[in-house]
Amino acid sequence: MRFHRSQLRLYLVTDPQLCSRLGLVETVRRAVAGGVTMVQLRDKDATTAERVAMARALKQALAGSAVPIVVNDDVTAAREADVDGAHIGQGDISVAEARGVLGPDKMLGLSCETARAVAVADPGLVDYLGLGPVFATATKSDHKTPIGFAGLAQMIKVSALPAVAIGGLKTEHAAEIRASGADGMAVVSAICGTADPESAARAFSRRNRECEI
Ligand code: TZP
Ligand code: MG
Repeated sequence: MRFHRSQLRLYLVTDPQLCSRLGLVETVRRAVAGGVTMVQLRDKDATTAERVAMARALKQALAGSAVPIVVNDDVTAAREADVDGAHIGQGDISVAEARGVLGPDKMLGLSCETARAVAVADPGLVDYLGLGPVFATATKSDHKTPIGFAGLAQMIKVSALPAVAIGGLKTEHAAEIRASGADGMAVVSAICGTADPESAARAFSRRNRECEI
């Protein structure tokens, strides 16, 4: 699948606890029905084999949709499940190694918490950046210092790579996120942690549309 920055508009990151009410596949299916444009499978405690099984289940559930699936932290699982790509952080394997495992055609996302990390992200190897946390969040216990909207806007200026913002994001932040120059919002709890992920996603997509310039 060819990657386009518009796919970052409403980027769902899954969480095993927050998705447990409806289950991973059903949560994602409903969120996509509500307008999610990309999905990251994120399960810090799973094995590669478990991630492969979950990624395959998501791929099957989203077959026929244009919504890409990437696997957090695990390029091997992404390749094995033959989903659209992987997302790594600064503490994971290098982007060169990740690209080597994924091959040239899969998507590779990279989390950056500082402008310095953005500056050294190689556009020849990386397809998009995840920037944050914008706000403090209970979803990621070990997150770095929040960057705020001003920090986000500064980081976006450093690179021409597509960028998605993450961390404590709610529908009411859509306008500032667009104004910062980000291509989209990445959300965990405000969609996965609700009883109705479809309506939650629909509220984000509506706000995103209203904020288009
Ligand atoms: N990376 C930076 S913040 C975060 C991740 C995975 C979690 C964001 O979760 P939430 O619930 O949308 O604040
Ligand atoms: Mg990681």
